[in-house]
Amino acid sequence: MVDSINKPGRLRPAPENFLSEEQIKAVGAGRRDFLRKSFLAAGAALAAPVVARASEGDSAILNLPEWTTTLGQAVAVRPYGVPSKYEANVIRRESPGLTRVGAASVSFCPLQSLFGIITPSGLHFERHHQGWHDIDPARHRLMINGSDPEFLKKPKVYTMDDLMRLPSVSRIHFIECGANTGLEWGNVAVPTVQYTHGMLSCSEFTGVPLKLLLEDCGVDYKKARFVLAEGADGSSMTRTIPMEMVENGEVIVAWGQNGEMLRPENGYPLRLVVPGVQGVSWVKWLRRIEVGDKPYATKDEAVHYIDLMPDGLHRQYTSIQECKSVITTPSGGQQLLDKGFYNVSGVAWSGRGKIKQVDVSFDGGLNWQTARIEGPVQNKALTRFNINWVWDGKPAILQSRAIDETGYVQPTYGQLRKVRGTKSIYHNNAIQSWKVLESGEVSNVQVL
Ligand SMILES: Nc1nc2c(c(=O)[nH]1)N[C@H]1C(S)=C(S)[C@@H](COP(=O)(O)O)O[C@H]1N2
Ligand SMILES: [Mo]
Repeated sequence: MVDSINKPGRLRPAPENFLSEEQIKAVGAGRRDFLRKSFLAAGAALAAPVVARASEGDSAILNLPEWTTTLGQAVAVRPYGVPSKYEANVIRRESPGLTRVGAASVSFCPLQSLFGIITPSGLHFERHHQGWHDIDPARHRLMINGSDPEFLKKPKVYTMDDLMRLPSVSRIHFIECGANTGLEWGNVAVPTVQYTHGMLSCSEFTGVPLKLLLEDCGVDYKKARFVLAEGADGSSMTRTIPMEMVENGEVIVAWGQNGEMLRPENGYPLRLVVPGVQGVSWVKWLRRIEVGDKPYATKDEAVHYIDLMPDGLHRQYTSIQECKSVITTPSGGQQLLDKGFYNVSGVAWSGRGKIKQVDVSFDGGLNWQTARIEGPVQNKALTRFNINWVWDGKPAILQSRAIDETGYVQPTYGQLRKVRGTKSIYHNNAIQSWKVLESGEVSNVQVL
């Protein structure tokens, strides 16, 4: 029997520990039965090896199912495709540890259920400071101006049609909220990788380099050294971006996400893509770019997204997401059904460039082995790693440690806290540990 809620036969999410009552209901009444059945199948698998089961006669192979004996659905019954009903458990979720303030909230990406490096657009995490809108592209404008006329000679207003005629690029990049893994600073163990690391997604973005637009408007790079990006929502969420990031061509004014227009939740029809930089700078519903000669020190730079250091001072403008990784399978809330072979899999990323190496430990960091990196490795994008593991049925602690092309090594909690103290909310890139019990249960633990 295939447990399609997660991975075939090997892992299943623990049934109730990360679903709210509401979500369980939404998944449908059949789900509990299904899980019960898969428990029975799991029990059978434990009692007898697979070969023995087959010789007893598996009805799933002996009898023709209805999908072989009846007519299928016609094309375009669903003009826009959606996942199988058996994948109804693979959804974005709001964390039980966070409260929603009006429309300002977060939904987390189900990393435990994803493969490869691309996040399906419908599962991309969401972070809104003031809710989202489905903006009419015909009425959307992008204005580019200078805080002083000398910084930019020809201020302009672009329509979406104007922008989409320009030479575009398509690039794969990760986006991570600066607050991702934030709860772990206080050693609050949220149960699953969805909640520890799920403010992370990776897409192919299409758009025009901001550099091209600024040059179209006659920017003076000698004078204009900073860019302020503003969204069209009511959050007055604005961020300063240093001009070097724009000049190297990496910052994109994007309309495309994974081959189609951006989703409304992710900034339709226009968002800024600032590779390697924390999510807050990726301004959604982008409507204005101003160039200036100094950082703007807006509320989201002076009050939020700053790090309280052990000496009592705040660290500001720590925008680049340092090298980090996490094992997504197996991870908290899942369960190993049997000892034996597992493909341990996860993702690594660095705001400073490409991932060079990922090491995995099965004994809480005493011994490390180098994982297989699934290439081609992209600049400032998620990178998938895999490693073979034969579980002997004894307790284990699984960790991954990424190294980027600058030679930076992802730190342990001990190393990170030595520099950063314990009062931070943002920018936690420490090594994540998953503990496996003899029962096969996997949970979130911290190892210093
Ligand atoms: N205009 C606008 N842009 C925004 C935000 C917002 O609330 N309004 N949230 C920011 C934050 S804090 C993050 S982490 C990312 C999240 O992008 P996503 O919702 O596409 O995942 O968008 C950023 N851009
Ligand atoms: Mo964020």
